[in-house]
Amino acid sequence: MSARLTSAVRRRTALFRLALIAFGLAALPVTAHAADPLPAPEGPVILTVSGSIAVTNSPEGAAFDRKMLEEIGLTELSTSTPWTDGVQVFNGILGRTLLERVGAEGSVVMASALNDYTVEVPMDDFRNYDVLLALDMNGAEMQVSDKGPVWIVYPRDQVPALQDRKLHERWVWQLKALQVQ
Ligand SMILES: Nc1nc2c(c(=O)[nH]1)N[C@H]1C(S)=C(S)[C@@H](COP(=O)(O)O)O[C@H]1N2
Ligand SMILES: [Mo]
Repeated sequence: MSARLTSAVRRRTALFRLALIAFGLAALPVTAHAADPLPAPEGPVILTVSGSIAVTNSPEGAAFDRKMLEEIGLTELSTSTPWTDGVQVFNGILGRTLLERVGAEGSVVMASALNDYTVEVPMDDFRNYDVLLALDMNGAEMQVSDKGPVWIVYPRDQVPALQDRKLHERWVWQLKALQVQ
């Protein structure tokens, strides 16, 4: 083999290796923490995630007490809602963050409430928008008598496309479970 040909082959091999590495990196999960084990809840379980998830801590799936949700990280969202007067200040966990924490893989999340209301929420809602699983409203824990313990709140004031009656059914209050499909 001529020297020129050999170096061309070497270059190609090097490129191929680089491509393999790049492919390998791209195949890694985006969520570095998804594999971290989840401790068992100590307080009352307020939210359970089940279905197509990688991380569980109970036979039912991933069960969270309030403290566990707080520790994953609270986010503030101020928005009006169709069910309240004026702008409310919500605090809670981003749906996206919770789903990443349990290694959720799917296209649909079935959201169920304490009153057994269930609705499909597209996974893309959580990917594309800062949809909050709200725990507090105006600095106070939401009670079951007032849309607690968890309310799915869309950033409606921030994103005009979300000011749509057709989305109202996804604003599940008294949320108790998310099932990833
Ligand atoms: N927990 C719970 N959340 C719910 C519902 C429900 O029955 N239970 N209904 C949904 C639907 S279908 C809509 S349209 C709105 C209902 O809002 P309304 O009570 O103002 O009609 O809330 C949504 N969130
Ligand atoms: Mo509805």
